[in-house]
Amino acid sequence: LQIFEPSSFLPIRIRGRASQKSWSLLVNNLAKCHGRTFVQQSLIRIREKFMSKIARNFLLSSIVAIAPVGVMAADSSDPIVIPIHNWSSQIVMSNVVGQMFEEMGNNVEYITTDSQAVYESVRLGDVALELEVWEGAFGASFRTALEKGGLHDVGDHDAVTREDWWYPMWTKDSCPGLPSWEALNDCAALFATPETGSKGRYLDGPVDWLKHGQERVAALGMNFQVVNAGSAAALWAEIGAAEADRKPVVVFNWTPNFAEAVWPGEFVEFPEWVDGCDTDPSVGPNPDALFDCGNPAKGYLKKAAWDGMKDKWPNAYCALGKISFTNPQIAEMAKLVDTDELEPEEAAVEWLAANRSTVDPVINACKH
Ligand code: TMO
Repeated sequence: LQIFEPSSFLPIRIRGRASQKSWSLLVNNLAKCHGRTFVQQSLIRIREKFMSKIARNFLLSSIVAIAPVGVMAADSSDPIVIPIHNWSSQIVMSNVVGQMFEEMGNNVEYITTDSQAVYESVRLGDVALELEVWEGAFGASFRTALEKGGLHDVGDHDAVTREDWWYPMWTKDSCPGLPSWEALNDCAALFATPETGSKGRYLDGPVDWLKHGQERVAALGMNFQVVNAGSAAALWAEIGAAEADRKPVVVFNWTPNFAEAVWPGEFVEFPEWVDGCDTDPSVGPNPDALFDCGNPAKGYLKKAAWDGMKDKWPNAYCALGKISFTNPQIAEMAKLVDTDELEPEEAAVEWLAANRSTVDPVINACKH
């Protein structure tokens, strides 16, 4: 009976102690009742039937197993539309990821959009994704779109972010109580300009970043006037112009950014961010006002995707899920444009060349 030892023909999948045990029980019982020759002949028949069944099942199961892989392997040849905004790291990162998608065989298109309205565009599938969801600037728009449905959170970058009122370090020489917001407010006259009269001038970001500077000034009773910069470049020009005379200035800034490597500085410390500070007046030190807190000091940087991306471009979606950039990597993306003055597309080529060990594992894990 040795030749019918089941382990000699059973496929690996159904080998094992249990099947061997029941097989020898069967063989012993048959041999007891019918004698060896009969048992041998029966076993040969059983084996033949069994084998053809296994063969059939194996064929069927491999067809079933292969089919979905074949379907999943191909991304649509439609372009993956990536939205571009008005600060450098986001533009370069969009090009970096777009070039990664192209390396994976995809078509990519870039479109310049408003950085708040983009969440509605992602939700509706007009654009496929958003690579930089900053908690401070876009948390509220992102949450609103999430509640409506159609887009989802694809995870956080490694980076920890902060966006808030900021000053170059020389400002502290004339206002030593900094970084406290109350000390800043006591020094308001230092920041006065002909344009702002007796009030201090605070240069906020472009309006679409919705920093609510004016609301914060009102909620905390500050002696400042908020002016919106027309572009990120206007913020850097303000700091640059103040540098020669070490003139005190306070402007909107963020991290990660190229600026931290160029101008040492600090964020103003406002009342600490509490969830709901932007939606519930009772949250924060002023019980009657929204926006009476600073932005989150350890904010997230998320990726978001249109719900349909997963099925339309499964490989690109896989890569999007795995992408996670660090503070230095993102600061470098901005620097290549803002300091080195490369075009965003060129900056992305350079960045990718210097960061293959970060991107290759993502591409290799997701490319089929
Ligand atoms: C949205 N931003 C990073 C410019 O603060």
